[in-house]
Amino acid sequence: MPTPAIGTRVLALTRDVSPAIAHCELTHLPREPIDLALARRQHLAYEEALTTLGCDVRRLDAGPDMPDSVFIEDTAVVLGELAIVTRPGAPARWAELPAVVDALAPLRALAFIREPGTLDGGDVLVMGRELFVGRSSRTNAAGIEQLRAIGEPLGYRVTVLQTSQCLHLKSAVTALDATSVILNAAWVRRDAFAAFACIDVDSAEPSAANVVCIGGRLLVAAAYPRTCDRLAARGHDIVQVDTSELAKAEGALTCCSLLIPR
Ligand code: CIR
Repeated sequence: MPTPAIGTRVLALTRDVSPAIAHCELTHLPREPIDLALARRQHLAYEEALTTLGCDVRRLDAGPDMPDSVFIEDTAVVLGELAIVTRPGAPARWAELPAVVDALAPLRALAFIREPGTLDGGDVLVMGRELFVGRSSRTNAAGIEQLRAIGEPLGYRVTVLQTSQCLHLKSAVTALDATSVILNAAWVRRDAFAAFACIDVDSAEPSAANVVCIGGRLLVAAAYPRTCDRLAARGHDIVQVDTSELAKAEGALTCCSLLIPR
């Protein structure tokens, strides 16, 4: 989703942690017990942090038929002109879509990724008029071509990046502001971001490249203190959140909201 500018009012759509989160999809992580009550407290703290950053938070509910509901980012790509409802690469996540369609319909015109395309929102990084899209285990060539067919007529340029060592493109790179990114260069090609200032994650924290940027401030996972220090030393204003239980479900910070500038 776009990097909301300072002063823009942002609606953050979030979604309940499913009672079935223990049955979440996992790709790169071994399954570990997840403390549902703690996951819900951490999710609430995440929402409170979004409020601190100036968002209006609206939470959708979720049922036991959608273990990964909390990772609402994967269900849509929100642009200024429209929202693209995705077709997630894991079929177990398709039950998440109808309520997201209902929530987005009053806010944006809708476009849809259709069969045989698959695309996860976590694979799409929007930087101004640039759409960086990860070709991943979740996002296929047909999904990327459909994204291109929707985005290019609106003036977006689509750059495709192969990802293999992490779940989504945004596990490897996210925006710090309109002109800079944080990335793990072992997981994504740095040269694709030559037009942007790049800050590397600390090498001891490979998963630290997923941050949420809102109104000139950053939400950063408390699990990555070295990267937090590095960002603070560069003058970034940071709010830390502990999402350790959600991380066991292979979710990071951007995954837990759809940011909709109004
Ligand atoms: C999944 O594998 O689909 C979930 N367990 C995690 C999704 C995380 N979403 C994201 O990085 N955008």
